[in-house]
Amino acid sequence: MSCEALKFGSFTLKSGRISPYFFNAGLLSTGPILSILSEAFAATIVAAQQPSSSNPDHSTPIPPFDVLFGPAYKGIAFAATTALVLHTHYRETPNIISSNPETGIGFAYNRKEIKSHGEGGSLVGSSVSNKKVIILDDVMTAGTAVREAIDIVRKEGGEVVGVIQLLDREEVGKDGASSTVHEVEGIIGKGRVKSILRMRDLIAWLKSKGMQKELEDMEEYRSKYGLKD
Ligand code: OMP
Repeated sequence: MSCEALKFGSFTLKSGRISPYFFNAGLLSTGPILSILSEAFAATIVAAQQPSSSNPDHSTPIPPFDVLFGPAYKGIAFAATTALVLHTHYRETPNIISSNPETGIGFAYNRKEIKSHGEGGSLVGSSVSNKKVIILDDVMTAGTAVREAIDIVRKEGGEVVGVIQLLDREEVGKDGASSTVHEVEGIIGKGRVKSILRMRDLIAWLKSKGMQKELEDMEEYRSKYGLKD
């Protein structure tokens, strides 16, 4: 809230849902905040790679991978800074993190518009072709944005082995029957979608601050679109 990335009011979301809060990751734009974010992304990836004995639901851990993909625009900084942190802090555990300890983790992102001159193509950075890829993104609501990112990577010949969201709003997916996480895991595999923050963390924080009005609005919204499974 100190940088106004989290706002309360009335917001129409991409999915058409009217939400009492909005999280704008574009405002997480200073060195100190990027440092915290990239540490959090890196730690979440490493935790998700641990063997399934620590996973009560027996989901498969995220395997060693090659490239971090950050969907344009907000994901770009996440992928770049997290690749850096994985190198500076975690390169001593290369068999867990990286498929290729020689090169380490690459990062890539898409252009919003295809470029026909120069190097051409729609992706910038490390090639994802025949590579294992983790997508790092800002917010997940009904899952449209993350599905698009998965499609982009797959079209370029990459295999998406994980998705890490900064904020999972913990909502139902487009069909309204199950959670967005459940739906996306149906595409890339059980246990392969992780988040740094979830809506429940925001609610716990509002409680700790005694922000009663915001809390009531959030609970009302959650009863409408909150996950049911
Ligand atoms: P879905 O595509 O429905 O999952 O919505 C996620 C996308 O909506 C994000 O990638 C953002 O572009 C945007 N969004 C936010 O940035 N913050 C929010 O709190 C909510 C949304 C949203 O529109 O749902």
